[in-house]
Amino acid sequence: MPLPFDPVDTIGLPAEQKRSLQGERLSALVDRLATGDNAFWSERLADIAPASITSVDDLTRLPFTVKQDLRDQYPLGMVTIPVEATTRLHASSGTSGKPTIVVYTPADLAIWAEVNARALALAGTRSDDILHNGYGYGLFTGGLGLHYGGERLGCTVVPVSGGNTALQLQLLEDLGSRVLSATPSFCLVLAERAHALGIRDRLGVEIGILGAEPWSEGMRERIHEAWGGNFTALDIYGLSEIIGPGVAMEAPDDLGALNVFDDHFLPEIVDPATGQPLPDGEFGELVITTLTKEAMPMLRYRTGDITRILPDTGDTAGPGTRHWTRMARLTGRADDMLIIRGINVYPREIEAVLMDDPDVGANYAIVVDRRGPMVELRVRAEATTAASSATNLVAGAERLARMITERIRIRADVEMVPEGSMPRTEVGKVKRVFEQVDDTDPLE
Ligand code: DLL
Repeated sequence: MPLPFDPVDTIGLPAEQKRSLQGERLSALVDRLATGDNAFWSERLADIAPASITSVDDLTRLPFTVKQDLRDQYPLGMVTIPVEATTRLHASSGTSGKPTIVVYTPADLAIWAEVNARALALAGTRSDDILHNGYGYGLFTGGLGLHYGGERLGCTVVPVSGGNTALQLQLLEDLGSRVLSATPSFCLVLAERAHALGIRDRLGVEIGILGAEPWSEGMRERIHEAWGGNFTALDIYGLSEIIGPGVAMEAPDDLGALNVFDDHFLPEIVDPATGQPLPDGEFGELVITTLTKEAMPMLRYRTGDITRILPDTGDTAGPGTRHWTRMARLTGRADDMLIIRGINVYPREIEAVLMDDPDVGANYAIVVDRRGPMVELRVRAEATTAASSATNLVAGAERLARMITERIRIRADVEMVPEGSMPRTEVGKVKRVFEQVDDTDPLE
């Protein structure tokens, strides 16, 4: 049977063609923003002659946009077309204060569906698949982003959202869904519960489209072990300010690289402290310019996410080879960095030490204890079932504390707890780092 839709382009354009398309799109966007009637953009671009922006080489002459701009322009100050012409609104709840609001036109929604269809297709999803979509529906972009992507590809989308694990497992079993989209933490919860109920081997899930939270290679191994057999866990990246999920996607034949859909989202890496552009290969803050968004485009948006551009980006080879800019999976956010007695530590470095230990399961929490004059670090890690005996827990905690000191050069109070004793996150993003400022223990 023919595909119900045009096949989705998972390959992209060769470098030269892509560059000229990006240049045209950038120049048209800057012209529209500089000469339009949106007060924020008129002011921000007051010193830029739109005609002087003709190619991607001119990008670095443009000003950055930051999260604070969205807060200052709350709720709709950054919408560049009449609000009557928009058809959707999403919001992400920040750590403090008001949510960040993003708005879409029908054309924006079509692009969003397209990039998510691409992401799904890159992962190996086919039009005859049933897509079990366990991302939250609502203001969060995860649910509806993957939903429309799945429909665009021709899948049968199950809009199950987060939570209600028992129902989710029943649907997975009865429908035989091959593709599951969810946060990595919820994907693990589903596998764990399926295992406990003795039905894991009756589930046919083979592909996980996992994102919205940072997750390490060690976590990938835990997810593969938890699902067993044929399961491949793949990383999807995105953020509301740019569009939602579907900014970049990992492919099963190139694990570790996120393919950035750079005909729509132009990536750069800058030094997080100075904002200076960094050469390909160096770690820094990811900055994205939306090339095609209508309602709420972003010029050089500082994502706060840390990554680097990988080599072999562009067209190194012949037909069938993908041309997307490749970037490393995210190592954390610039603002996630903890400073423990003068040493800079990313939570993911601690996760990497924990995941290298075969006795540790997939659950852990980090407490930054700010009660005393010196900041102290506490780590609680859940053991695997096999390693949950009392003696193992004591020995494991000592071993992990030693490994953290050796590899990250910080001292941490480590506690290892039996399998099943830490809470699971079934809805929304998992929280692993907690602050302690008074005698209320954030883990109790
Ligand atoms: O989390 C969009 C999304 C939904 C992406 C579903 C993938 C799947 P926000 O709620 O605005 O949007 O949060 C965006 O989450 O800046 C990163 O810090 C983090 N993030 C998203 N995907 C990944 C990932 C959605 N694959 C923020 N790896 C981003 C690491 C991720 N961090």
